[in-house]
Amino acid sequence: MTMQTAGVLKSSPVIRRHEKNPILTAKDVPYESTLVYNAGVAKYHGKYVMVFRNDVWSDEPRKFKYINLGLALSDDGVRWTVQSKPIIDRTFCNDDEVERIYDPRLTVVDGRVVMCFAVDTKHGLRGGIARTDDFEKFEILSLTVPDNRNMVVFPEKIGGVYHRLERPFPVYSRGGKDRFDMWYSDSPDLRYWGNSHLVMGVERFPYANDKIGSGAPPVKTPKGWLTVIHTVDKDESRGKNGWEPAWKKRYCAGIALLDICEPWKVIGYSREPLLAPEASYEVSGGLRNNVIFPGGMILEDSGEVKIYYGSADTVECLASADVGDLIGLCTPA
Ligand code: BMA
Repeated sequence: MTMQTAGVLKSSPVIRRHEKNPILTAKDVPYESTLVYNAGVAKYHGKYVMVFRNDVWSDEPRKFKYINLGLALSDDGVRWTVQSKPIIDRTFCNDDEVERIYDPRLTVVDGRVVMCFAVDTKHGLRGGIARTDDFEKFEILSLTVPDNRNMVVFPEKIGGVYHRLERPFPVYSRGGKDRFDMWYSDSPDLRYWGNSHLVMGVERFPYANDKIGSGAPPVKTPKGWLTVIHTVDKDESRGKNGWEPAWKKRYCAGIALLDICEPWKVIGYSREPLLAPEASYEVSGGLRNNVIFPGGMILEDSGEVKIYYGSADTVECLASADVGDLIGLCTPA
């Protein structure tokens, strides 16, 4: 059976890429660095803080060496200063099972930073949650069973509990191929999670035929929780498009609005991409071209929403839109 492909995709007219894109690259990092992308971003103690993924590869022949996470600070959310050393590496969980830690997402909850992260272990891929006040000392609060990742925590308790979106990988029960959806769980203490619900299935999105996953932690608006997600379409006819022999996927960003009190209920979502790969730094010259992977979203007092995204698994970028325009894209579920 041939899979229906998504064809040509364009970004929504409501979103503007920042003229300084890419806003962070390996050149900005004062230690070994090849690829800087998939960052989590938050506003904390009057600064913008970013924890970014730093992949280190050898030069020709290009070969993956290791990953760590770096910290960058900014006064305006556009120009960033990377701190002198990486803050997290594979020893973070103090567990020999762990091979790498990546794709951080940051939420300020109860005045403290909560970081979700993906953990590749020798026995599956886990979703982690840690808490910090200073990006030096972290308390690891929970790690899921495999396979789960793309976890994001909401910035406040609702009905006395914490909330997260997450993306398990149910291969066995979804036909043995990628058909992965967005889920929800809640917790009394950020450690023990339950009350799980399906939020959105991949089949809802006309521009995804493979999987969807949460992007950045949701922001609160009078109309509901606004949340950016990533959507993936696959086309077997695609060949080499990056450093690997073949790259058949395309990652876009979509936008959705969730119920304030019961966030597993979808109020609306975009039937077309919010961001599709189009800019030069999104479609060429990267490890995996045609990848837009949002991980940070900030609602400014002015109504501007900043969306931070990894581009081509190679650099970090910024795009912004008006909050009312983003809500307007979320047509009823
Ligand atoms: C996903 C994750 C991301 C990555 C994306 C595109 O499965 O591994 O870290 O950006 O693929 O390669």
